[in-house]
Amino acid sequence: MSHPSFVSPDLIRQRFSKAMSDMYREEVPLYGALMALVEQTNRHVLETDPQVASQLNSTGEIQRLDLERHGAIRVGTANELATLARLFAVMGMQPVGYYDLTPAGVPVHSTAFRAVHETALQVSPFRVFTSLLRLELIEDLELRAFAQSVLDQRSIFTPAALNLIDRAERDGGLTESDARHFVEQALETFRWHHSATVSAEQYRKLSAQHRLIADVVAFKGPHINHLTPRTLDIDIVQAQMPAHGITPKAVIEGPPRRQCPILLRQTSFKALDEPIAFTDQTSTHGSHSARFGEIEQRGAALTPKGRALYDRLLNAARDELDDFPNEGNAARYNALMTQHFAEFPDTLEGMRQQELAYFRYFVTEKGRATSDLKSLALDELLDEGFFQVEPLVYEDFLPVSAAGIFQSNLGDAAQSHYGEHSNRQAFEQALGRSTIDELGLYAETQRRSIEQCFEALG
Ligand code: OOG
Ligand code: NI
Repeated sequence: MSHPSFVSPDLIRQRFSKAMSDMYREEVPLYGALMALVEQTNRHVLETDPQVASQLNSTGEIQRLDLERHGAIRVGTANELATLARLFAVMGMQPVGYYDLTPAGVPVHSTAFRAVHETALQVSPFRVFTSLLRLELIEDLELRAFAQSVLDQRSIFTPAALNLIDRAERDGGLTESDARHFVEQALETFRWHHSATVSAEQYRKLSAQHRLIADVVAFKGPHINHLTPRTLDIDIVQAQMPAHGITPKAVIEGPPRRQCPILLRQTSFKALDEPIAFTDQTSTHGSHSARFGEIEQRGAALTPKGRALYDRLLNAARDELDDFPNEGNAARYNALMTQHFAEFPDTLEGMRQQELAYFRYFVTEKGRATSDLKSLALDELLDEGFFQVEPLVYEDFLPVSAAGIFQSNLGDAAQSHYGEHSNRQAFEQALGRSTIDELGLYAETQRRSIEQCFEALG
């Protein structure tokens, strides 16, 4: 039973997300510029598109819009991942989904830590895409052993953070002063370090194997590598980035532009080169690039049937392009995506009738004013305007998109091919628990909203 004087995990997460954003804005000025552009765009959309505004109002999302952001980190060992899971649990975040990035040549597998219940998401939808390096994919055995030994020597959590995690687990929560201390201490794990833990030559070797390996192994901790605000119109932001001194990647990842947005669309700008001191240097003579900027636009969560259709159309467009999307073929890629996705119904009613997306149900004014509705079926209640639906927001990530984001930052030199199979079991063993199936969460939220509507009818 949670103690009355404990701070709710949702509030701790909300505060942590704010603290992370403040730290990142201070460290990476371009993030501040991007935030300003996104705020301006969101305001413009809300003023000019009454339908979007009314949708966000009825779902309550309008209140979380400015709080909305996701970050990403990469860790090196099972122990680091398992402890992170415990740290995030203090903030009410659970590992949702399993993403294997190895088919795209990135030697990691990942999950997203986030809140799982709609009321908790409403307080703070903060998510962290968390990747575990797959050291077993380093072919050079000597280098692999070196990487392992460097990782084994570091501790990415402060002693105070570890104590507070223990305390939260033991007592079932944190008091106000402990919660404040926890946010401060947990933040340290995600901080950037200006000095590496390896020599310039060791860094070069790790980097030659894969730039991502150097990024994980050569530093004291898993610095947050981006923080992504949610925009209501990603095409506007993409088009305006150059005028604000930001160069976006060639194409927007995810589905094409639609009347009814689905899943997740993302774009990013390249990682910045930042000065670093290696262990054999007294000042910052080296450099490393890891931290970048990204924006996202979220749409409807899809059912398994909708997701299968999305995957089929995406693959068809990519197969026809026959190359990774890049500057040279971006226009053709966009045209192919639009062409293939014409097959995906683009009205809420179409998506609902074909069971392609998940929805939240509401009782309308008319429904509240009418008695004896209990005998009507769900479809009749909707058809007669007693109920109304809004799509559930997709709260997760997409593996093909994530690979595109990784790659645009690592540069083409980072393309590799790994024959290794996806290994969810090994990931969950490292994590110390299983990952949650995201589709089950959306189905539950939809079911609860229908139940609440029928309860409201009395
Ligand atoms: C994570 C890249 C994936 C997303 O939004 O899909 C990602 C990383 O670079 O560590 O952030
Ligand atoms: Ni991201």
